[in-house]
Amino acid sequence: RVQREYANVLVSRPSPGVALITLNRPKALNALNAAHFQDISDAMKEADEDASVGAIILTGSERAFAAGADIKEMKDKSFAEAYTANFLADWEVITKLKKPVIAAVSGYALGGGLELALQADILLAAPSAQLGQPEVNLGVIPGGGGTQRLAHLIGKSRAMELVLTGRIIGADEAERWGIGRVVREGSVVDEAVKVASDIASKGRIAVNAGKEAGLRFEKRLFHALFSTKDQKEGMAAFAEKRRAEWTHS
Ligand code: CO8
Repeated sequence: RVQREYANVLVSRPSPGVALITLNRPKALNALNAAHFQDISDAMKEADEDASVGAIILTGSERAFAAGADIKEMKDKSFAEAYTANFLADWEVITKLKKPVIAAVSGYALGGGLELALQADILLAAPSAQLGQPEVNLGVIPGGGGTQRLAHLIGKSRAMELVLTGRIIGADEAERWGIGRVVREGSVVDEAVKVASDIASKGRIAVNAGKEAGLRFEKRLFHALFSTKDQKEGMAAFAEKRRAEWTHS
């Protein structure tokens, strides 16, 4: 399989079953302009469709995961242009993927950058991480799901504090509030590769179902998994004290 090349992201396979997508627009602190976002979206979909991939990592640079949507690109848009073209309508790309996504965040994750990270299933942060929704300082509000996802994760009061003041919080405060886990020893990307490898070693059907389960469907999906060979193998292996041989069927 030939790996596509992208102008604004780097794609690699640091470990079997793991796709690593690195945002690579360093001069703009990985600000998300249309071309950058298209590359992220295409690279994520490519990894999602690749049968050899079991988990996807999204990361940025040491200095910035992503400093938000590209302010210079959008500053002159009119309401009519934004509304008619449905600006940011493709934004929820990660939430439509089947494979689990881990965001490995170092440095700034601001505005749309934080919203991108919040769409991941698992968020790991380096101690250098700086998270916030500073849109209010630009005369706008979060547009990529930030108000809702933050409220869900950390509660309404803390979410409103971030959204209404634009205050940027550090990794420790973010962890205390329930936004992911801080990786204090070693590199956050190395830790993400370990977690992703672990996930990639499991039966894919159960991993996908675990990711998809909203509470409403959880029990029914649980029941449905009893029709898979992986369930029979996984439970038999436990009873026989051996490692499961997943066939992903
Ligand atoms: N857009 C465009 N360019 C940016 C952005 C950005 N969001 N952030 C940084 N840059 C550029 C700077 O303009 C600068 O470029 P240049 O060298 O050409 O002047 C370069 O990156 C380096 O940045 P700084 O010199 O400012 O670096 P500092 O270390 O002094 O400051 C900060 C770093 C604090 C991160 C600062 O750059 C900053 O405040 N950036 C803007 C943060 C922000 O407001 N983000 C929210 C944007 S709005 C948004 O995300 C709406 C989301 C909508 C939904 C999601 C859609 C994708």
